[in-house]
Amino acid sequence: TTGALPGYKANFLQTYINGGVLRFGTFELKSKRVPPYFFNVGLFHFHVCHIRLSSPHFVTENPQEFDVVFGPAYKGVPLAIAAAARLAEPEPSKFGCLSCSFNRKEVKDHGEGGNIVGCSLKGKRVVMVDDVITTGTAIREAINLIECEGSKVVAIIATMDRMGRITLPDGEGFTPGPGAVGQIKKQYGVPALAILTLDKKMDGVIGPARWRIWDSWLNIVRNIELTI
Ligand code: OMP
Repeated sequence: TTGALPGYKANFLQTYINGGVLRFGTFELKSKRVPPYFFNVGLFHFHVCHIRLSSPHFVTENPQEFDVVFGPAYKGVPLAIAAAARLAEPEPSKFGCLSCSFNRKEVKDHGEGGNIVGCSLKGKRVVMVDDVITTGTAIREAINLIECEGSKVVAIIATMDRMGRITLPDGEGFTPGPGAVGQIKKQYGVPALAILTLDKKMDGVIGPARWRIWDSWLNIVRNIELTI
């Protein structure tokens, strides 16, 4: 069963599970947190996964005028390309001229040079697609990068919102601050959305027993994060 999730999100989550994208164990995150699970979207290497991942529902349900789909290196790259292709195919009149682009992590010092591959971003309205948002650092870096190219981010879409909380000093210690995705929305004034959100709705797919273990781990890890 896929619980109360709408159809395409349930399919998407099933793809996550079938692809072995969700792993339990010990993993160090970009933010140095060490939670007991990790989503490796790089494991979506089958064509069928990209087709599901790039489900156009999400974009068309959240309409924005945009020119380019941008995927930050590395895991956003196949997502951006697949999303642009999936949008253009059924609706060539609307999305046929949609471009995509991505960045290199290291600037190329020969040939065309620079660190943007694909459509030039100058003056473009950009939808950013990425794999996972935890604290929002990676997505902020990508937004800064494309803003420096002279483009405007009009929406941010991640496959998974890990619901990472920003911890704030409160004089005596730390208290949980707002969620990263909410902060990003506020900071940039654009919709920031995730196809899947790490909350109870995933119960029923993951299984109540495993979910309980996971949920209690999450609480422990969040408490530890607040005390370091
Ligand atoms: P933040 O910069 O903290 O939002 O972390 C997001 C980045 O961490 C993503 O772009 C991923 O590359 C990576 N990540 C995962 O891929 N899967 C996870 O489950 C968690 C992370 C992470 O490091 O937080």
